[in-house]
Amino acid sequence: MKKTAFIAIIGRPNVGKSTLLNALMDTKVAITSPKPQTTRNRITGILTKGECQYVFMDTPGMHKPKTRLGDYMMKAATGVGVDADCVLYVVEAEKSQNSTEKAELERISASKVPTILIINKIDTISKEQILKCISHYSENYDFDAVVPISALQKDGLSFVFEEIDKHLSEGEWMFPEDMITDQPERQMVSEIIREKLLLALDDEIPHGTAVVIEEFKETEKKIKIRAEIFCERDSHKGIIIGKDGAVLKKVGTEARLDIEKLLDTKVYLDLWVKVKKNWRDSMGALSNFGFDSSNL
Ligand SMILES: Nc1nc2c(ncn2[C@@H]2O[C@H](COP(=O)(O)OP(=O)(O)OP(=O)(O)O)[C@@H](O)[C@H]2O)c(=O)[nH]1
Ligand SMILES: [Mg+2]
Repeated sequence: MKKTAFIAIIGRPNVGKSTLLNALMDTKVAITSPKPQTTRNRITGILTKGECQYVFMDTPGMHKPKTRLGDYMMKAATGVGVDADCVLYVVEAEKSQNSTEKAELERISASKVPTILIINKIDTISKEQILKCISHYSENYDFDAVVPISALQKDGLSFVFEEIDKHLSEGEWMFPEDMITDQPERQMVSEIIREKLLLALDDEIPHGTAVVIEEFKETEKKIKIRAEIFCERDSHKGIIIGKDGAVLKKVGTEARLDIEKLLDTKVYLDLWVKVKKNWRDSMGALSNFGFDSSNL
């Protein structure tokens, strides 16, 4: 008998939602970075194990938007939970609650969707801190379960599955057995490049970058990919390129290696940096850069 569940992963920026998705999937479908607001779109991860198909939905972190891109990200994040069979609400014990999180938890509580509180990054905190965090959240909200984990160290994941399994229901699978994500290859490639930019650059600069795949040409021996990196200022362009092109070269090499693994073939990656002032507040640019029009 086939079973399935649709599981939304929700929480504030940087708490480890995408790391958790990758850990549950045991393969990388979403990029991660130490910088908040890494995920910009909903990302589906599909895991078919035996008779069960789990459909995970990773979302952008809940925050107060300051740009149109931020509005878009919040639209992509909210509303996912209410359609789900269960919600994994991810928190970091060390972070205190803010008004955005309170509002989100109220919304989830009102929706009556079964919610599992995931306390992540327990590799960085003491047992006392974990207990304090559990009692703080449980006092204020009615969770179906609380599971402390380390997504990075893949610790506690079997307990997460145990809880999710309570919400599986009999029914046809929504996706083919061998499908792991709904993201097109081009999108995964542009995300890998953005991840390397997030890792290579400091502060605000990578938040103002968008990566657009201009060419994706398959030949017998390799795939040629030309990607354009858009940033918001001329000065940022110089920093992204780096002295003698060093930063762009590093980003390109790291991205190419990951893309070759993803596509399982040799890749020629050609990166160009362009300036598009204030693109994060331009509807036209967001649309041209491939952001889903239904959330704009
Ligand atoms: N020590 C530790 N670090 C973790 C753990 N899980 C995630 N991280 C780190 O936390 C940072 C943020 O992880 P992400 O998975 O990108 O966080 P996110 O919640 O998806 O962030 P947004 O997409 O920005 O909302 C990364 O540097 C991860 O390596 C964990 O269990 N322990
Ligand atoms: Mg993320």
